[in-house]
Parts: sequence; structure tokens; C-alpha cells
Amino acid sequence: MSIFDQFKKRAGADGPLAARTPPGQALTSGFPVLTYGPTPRIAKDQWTCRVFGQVGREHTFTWVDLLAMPHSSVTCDIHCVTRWSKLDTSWTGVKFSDFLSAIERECGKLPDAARFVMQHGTGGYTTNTPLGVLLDDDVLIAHTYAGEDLSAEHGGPVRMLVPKYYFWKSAKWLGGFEFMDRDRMGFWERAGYHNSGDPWNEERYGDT
Ligand SMILES: Nc1nc2c(c(=O)[nH]1)N[C@H]1C(S)=C(S)[C@@H](COP(=O)(O)O)O[C@H]1N2
Ligand SMILES: [Mo]
Repeated sequence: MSIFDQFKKRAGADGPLAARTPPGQALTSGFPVLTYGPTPRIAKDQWTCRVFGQVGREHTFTWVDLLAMPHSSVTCDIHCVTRWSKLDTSWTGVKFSDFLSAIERECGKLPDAARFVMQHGTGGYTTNTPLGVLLDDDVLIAHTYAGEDLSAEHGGPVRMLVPKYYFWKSAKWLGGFEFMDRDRMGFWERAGYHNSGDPWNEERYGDT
């Protein structure tokens, strides 16, 4: 085997890892930081998540509230539209579906009109998905990465993890969920990224 083939094999360009690498992506073992604008520094006891929009009544959750919810761990591959993918990342936090149970306790049953969700990151970042996307079993409101507190650069104390979509669909410094009766585009979606963002279909850019 040539040096080049050995390198490709290590890098996952051939073999079983290739099957886990979406088209046009290259594997990285590092963890690049992709942030538009400054990095907010938020203490855990200052962290809040405001739930508003198409809900019976608004409610703001705190760090203590989050910790009291059922916890789950997810191991998944992540894919950034800037063409890096990272395999086998491990996260702990609260599944969005479990968070939704807490929302329904505090805000009342979600109205049928609540069909889309805007994730709001502290500092003004937004990204949109249909509600159904967030109900997937691997969608986490994450506060722990690889067994450690999530660092500020990667969105700590609390970020979203929506692994089936390009990583821009996972808001760092999660600060709110806005339930919506119709779809509205978030920050990168308005700037030309695809509204859906499925890496296996290479949904990188939209047609707007
Ligand atoms: N609040 C906020 N969330 C964000 C971003 C951002 O700039 N601000 N960048 C997005 C993009 S484009 C990517 S690829 C991932 C990067 O996450 P990472 O820095 O932990 O790799 O976060 C997403 N979530
Ligand atoms: Mo990104």
C-alpha cells in the first residue's frame, strides 16, 4: 500500500469511515470553532432559556430547571457546511423531547399551530427547523462534551445538538426557543444557506 493510500485509509477516505462521511466532507480529529461574532461568557447560574411564541404562556427555564430534567447521552457524527466532519462526538444533556415535556408542564399543552421552532442563541444567532426535526431521539440540549463542561467557544454552558443536519442548525449559547405557526429563516438561512441543511443530500445553499 502506498503512503498515499495509507494516509487516505487513516483519514477515512476509503473503508468503513467513508460510509459515514457525507459527500464533499473531509474528516477532522480536531474540533474547529465556528462562530460569527464574539463569544458570550455565560455563567451556569446566569443561563436562561426563554420559551415564547406559539405557546399558551411564556416561561423562562434556568440551569437548575435543566439539571432537574431527565438526562441522556448521545454519540454522533457532526458535519459543518465548511466541509469538515467529526465522527463519534459524545454529548450529555436533555433531549429536546424531554425538555418539551417540561415546556408543556409550565406553558400548557403546545397548540397545534406550533409547527416550527426558531432556536435563539445569546447574541442574536438564530436557526430554524420544523418542530418534528427537534423531536428526533438524537437532538440534545447539551451541557457536556466528551465528559467535560461544554467550553464557551463551543457554546457552553448550553448549546443545541441537531446531529442529522449541518452544524449551523445547532445554536450555541442556547437562550430561547420560539415556537412558530409558519417557517421563518434564521441567520445563515437568510444569508443563503439551505433552509433544511441535510448533509447527505448536500443541502448547503438555498435558492433564495
Ligand atoms: N450562537 C451561535 N451558534 C452557532 C454559530 C454561531 O456563530 N453562533 N455557528 C454555527 C455554525 S456555522 C457551526 S458550524 C457550529 C459550530 O460549532 P463549534 O464552534 O462548536 O464547532 O455552531 C453553529 N451554532
Ligand atoms: Mo458552520
